[in-house]
Amino acid sequence: MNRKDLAVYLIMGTPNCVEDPLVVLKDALEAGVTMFQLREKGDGALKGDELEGFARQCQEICKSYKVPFIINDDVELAIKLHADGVHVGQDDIALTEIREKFTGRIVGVSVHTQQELEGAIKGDADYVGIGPIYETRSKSDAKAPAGLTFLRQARGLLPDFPIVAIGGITPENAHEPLQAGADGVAIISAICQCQDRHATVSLILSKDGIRR
Ligand code: 3NM
Repeated sequence: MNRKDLAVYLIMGTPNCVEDPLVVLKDALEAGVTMFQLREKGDGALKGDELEGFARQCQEICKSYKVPFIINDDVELAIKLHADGVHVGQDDIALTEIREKFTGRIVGVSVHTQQELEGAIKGDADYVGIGPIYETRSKSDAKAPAGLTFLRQARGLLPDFPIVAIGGITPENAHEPLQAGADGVAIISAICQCQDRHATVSLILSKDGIRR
């Protein structure tokens, strides 16, 4: 993968949207989102065939914008759909096992400590997500906001490794994780629930430090 793909990384599931999620996705891609992760979690989340059908629709849309389509946690679905990649947390199945199944495709891992970061590197992850930088309402089991300290530390240790910042990021604060060394920002609510997606995504893309 290219570090530039992480610039504005939209994460979305149907429970995150007040409008038609496929419209949200299309709008965001049209506005310049560089990577997409389907994260179907929370109240009313789709399951089984419905989830697969929705995932396929998202995948088609991402393909038409040549933007990587990543699936959160559901390794089997990602394999079935030949998704561009998978994103996993620390509780999901072993990274080495996933890596073997995703040869030549993207494997992203959420990390919160140096030990987890080292595990992700050893396990040959393609990028890491570091968060929550700020308070988030989009993840029920999110850890306490970590601020920028660990992100800075990770960038200091790994000058060239793809890192995306996550958690409570908005156009107003996106410059902070970018200055702290993130290649890009991963966002749910500030894109899914804003009034003007074009303005929101453009504003983030205009920040210093974003990878182009
Ligand atoms: N992972 P919003 S925070 C999916 O810290 C996710 O690993 C996090 O949503 C982590 O942009 C988070 O609405 C939610 O704050 C991000």
